[in-house]
Amino acid sequence: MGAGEIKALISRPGVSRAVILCHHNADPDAVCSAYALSKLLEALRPGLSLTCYAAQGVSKVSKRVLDYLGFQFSDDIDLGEADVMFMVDTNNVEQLEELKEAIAERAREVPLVVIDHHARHPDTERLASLYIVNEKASSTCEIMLDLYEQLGVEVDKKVAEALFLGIAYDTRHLVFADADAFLAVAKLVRAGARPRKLFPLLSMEMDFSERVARLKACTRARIYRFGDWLVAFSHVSAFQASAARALLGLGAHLAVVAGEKDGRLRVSMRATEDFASKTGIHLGRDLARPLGEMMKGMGGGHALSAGANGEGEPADALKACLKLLSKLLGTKGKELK
Ligand SMILES: [Mn+2]
Repeated sequence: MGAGEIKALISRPGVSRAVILCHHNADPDAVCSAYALSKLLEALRPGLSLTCYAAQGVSKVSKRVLDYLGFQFSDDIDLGEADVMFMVDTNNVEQLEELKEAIAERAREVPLVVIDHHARHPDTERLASLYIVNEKASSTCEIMLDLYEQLGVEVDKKVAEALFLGIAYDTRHLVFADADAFLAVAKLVRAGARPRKLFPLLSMEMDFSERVARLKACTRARIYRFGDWLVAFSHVSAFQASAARALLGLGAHLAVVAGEKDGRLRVSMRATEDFASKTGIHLGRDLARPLGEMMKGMGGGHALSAGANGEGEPADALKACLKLLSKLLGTKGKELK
């Protein structure tokens, strides 16, 4: 599944600089995939110069993980210098924010390799010379482990720890891990990853501003009933994803939270397992993607967790989402007041 092609790509004469890019506010799966990939590339092509970069920096918990690994992401990047580009755990270039135009342009000159576990995105497919996607994988880190195995590169303790952290994070401490994820975790533990030491790195106290955003989103929520489903819509200018999770915690089956900051409109959505399995609605495919198009941006994600970025007013995005949802559920939602 592409491992040989990666090796061939970086072994070409004249290839001396590679960049590894992660989505904005990169989470531990993204940064740990980038870390493991950089070690893999180093093993395959010693002397290759490598730069890891996350659009608008990495998340707070990722910072702690990187400190633990003793690994640094770069503060700036020049794609013009890259001979080959990698994009990990990132569904589409819109998630690369400030780099989205530069990468589309550079991808015409040099190969772009995308390694991801989100739903396939047609625009990304067009741009990538190599598109390694496994939508069934728990995390991009699980795919990384596969690549190590296919290429016969040894997973050292540090890499095992990184991959463990990525899988643990994306499966919410293994609660959502399937058999493949547990098999991967077993191998990583055998390679030296110690769960007792690693799990605490992923639990973080909430920021004051995140608490405020969640509470505000709750007071502003408008609740709709679609038959037996309760859907909460809200808006807040930061921490939309966290706010959507908070609304699920309060009892919503689906939560959609929009927010605008510096001219960028963001929508995050979360659903319960029950909602997804009984309605058959896949948030990334059925809601976030069409919504992203309406917002003149992009959207995508998983069945239970998705997001869209673009332009416009939060209220309009929520209205559009309500309309899409009514269509998908075949019934008009009734607002509860
Ligand atoms: Mn991920």
